[in-house]
Amino acid sequence: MDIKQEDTICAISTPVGEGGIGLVKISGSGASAIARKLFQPSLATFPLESHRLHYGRICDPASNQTVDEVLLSYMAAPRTYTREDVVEVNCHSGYAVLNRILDLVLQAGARLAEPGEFTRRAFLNGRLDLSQAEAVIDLIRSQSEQSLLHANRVLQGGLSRQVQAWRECILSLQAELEAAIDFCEDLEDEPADFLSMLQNLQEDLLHPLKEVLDHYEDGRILREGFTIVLVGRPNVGKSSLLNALLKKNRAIVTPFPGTTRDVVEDSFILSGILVRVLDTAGIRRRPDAIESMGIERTFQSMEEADLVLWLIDASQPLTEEDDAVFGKIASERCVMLLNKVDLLQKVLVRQVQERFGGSAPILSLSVLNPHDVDKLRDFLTETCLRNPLAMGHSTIIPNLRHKSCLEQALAALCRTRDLLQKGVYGELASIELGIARHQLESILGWVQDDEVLDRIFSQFCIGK
Ligand SMILES: Nc1nc2c(ncn2[C@@H]2O[C@H](COP(=O)(O)OP(=O)(O)O)[C@@H](O)[C@H]2O)c(=O)[nH]1
Ligand SMILES: [Mg+2]
Repeated sequence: MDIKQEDTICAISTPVGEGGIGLVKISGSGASAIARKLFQPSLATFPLESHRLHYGRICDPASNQTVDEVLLSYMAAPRTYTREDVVEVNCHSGYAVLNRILDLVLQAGARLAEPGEFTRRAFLNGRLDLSQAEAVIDLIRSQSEQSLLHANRVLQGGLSRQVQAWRECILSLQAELEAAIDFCEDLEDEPADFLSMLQNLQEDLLHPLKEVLDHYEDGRILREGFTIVLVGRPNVGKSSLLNALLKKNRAIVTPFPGTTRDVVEDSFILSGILVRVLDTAGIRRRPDAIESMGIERTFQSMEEADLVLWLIDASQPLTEEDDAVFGKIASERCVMLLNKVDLLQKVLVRQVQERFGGSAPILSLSVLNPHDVDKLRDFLTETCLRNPLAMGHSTIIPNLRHKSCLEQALAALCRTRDLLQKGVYGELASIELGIARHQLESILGWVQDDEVLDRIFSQFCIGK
């Protein structure tokens, strides 16, 4: 993207729609001159005092007509979000008001900000590093307490400090290695002893990086939530379970098989983590045309899910339809629920085990019994929602970009280890260390790549 850093930019920073307060934000060297053209303070005088709210009116300079009564703040660089001069107009949030003010600001010399351009400037002007800038998006998108907590940790520099510490380790290894190489040249033909370096490499870099990468999946769940899909033959109680988990009547429940034909989706919060639940059409042998489309969707949902909850009706003998469900299940992500145990049982856990075997856990319950549903919730919390924050993993990888940089750094460090173990390839090992360091620097945005920046900031909304 070809965007000029020296332009003064503006945008409506609040969501469109009617509301109490709307915000028009202006950043750049022209901000205070624009305020002077449009703002008539009631008490303050120009130049406006910095980092204060000033009460007054925004007027059209051409007609001197009042557009809105506002609170305007002027914040002089560098103590601002973008590290540039910033003016914020707090006006009423109405479509016409906000657009009229934005229009006047544009006429007064600003241009419309690109998505994420305010944060991009904060990054380019050194207020945030790249992982912190990305955490701003994560913070805005957070839907659960735990994802918010995680985004805030990254925003406050938790991850950056860790990455910088790893980088420091690499730097000191590089220095040690250079010294060792010089020393070896003096000794000639003597293989170098890289033992202590190898030990540091293992303890300070290889081990912690591997561990953090191993927990990537937990971090994804923390941010994006955990997806559960409910499957089973018709009438086993899937929709009843959806309603019980959500504690509301979301899906229609009837005693007639084939009631749910489409995927019904909703979410709830479990131990601070967002859980999406998909209730699906029952899998059966001779579905009508609409049902078979529904069943096709059931199969698709099973592929997306983090966990499949497979319901079996304990009050009815097992059927070929249960076999059909079994045929579609990848057992490592499945928990079997033997439902309706409040009725006379025709199927026992042992029989389910004999017929379907495998390693999937089997729980007996009645989804109509709130106590049983609570037990299921506890089970899910303990076994599936391994909350990495609660487990004390302080470094969680925020996104795929970080993950791929860390993987490449780790690969280069593994090659370094192999070279050092051979004892004769000091120079090559030093190059590999350089590659690893470069990857860590990319995480922080020290290596500037416009394409990467465009990709990151295009995910933002305009006005942030
Ligand atoms: N007795 C009893 N009935 C249940 C239980 N779970 C569901 N049902 C009933 O089974 C029927 C089918 O339930 P539903 O949730 O629509 O099943 P689905 O087709 O799998 O979505 C309804 O009449 C429910 O009230 C249970 O644990 N015990
Ligand atoms: Mg249903």
